[in-house]
Amino acid sequence: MAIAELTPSECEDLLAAHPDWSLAREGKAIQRSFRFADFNEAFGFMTRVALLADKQDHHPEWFNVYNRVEITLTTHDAGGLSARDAKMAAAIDGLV
Ligand code: HBI
Repeated sequence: MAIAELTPSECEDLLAAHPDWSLAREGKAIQRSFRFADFNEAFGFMTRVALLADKQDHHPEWFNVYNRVEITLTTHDAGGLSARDAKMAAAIDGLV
């Protein structure tokens, strides 16, 4: 299903509201890096994100090695950033 891509000014609002996230992929995505005490903590966090993602039907692209997790959010159905990414970034921020 097609969904509206954020305008440049809405992207600015998103970054202002979520300062730990930065633009990636020429403005088509946002990303944030996390570092935890160990793999157990990192994977526990990923499990919580996975449950949120499934509930919101909005899934992260991510990379994990040991205690590091890198999350990229974009909306494939929009071909870039959408309100779904803002909502997911807020939910993820709420977990840490
Ligand atoms: N996750 N990040 C992301 N972007 C999407 O467009 C998306 C998704 N999860 C499920 C989903 N879209 C569904 O609407 C279907 O396209 C499978």
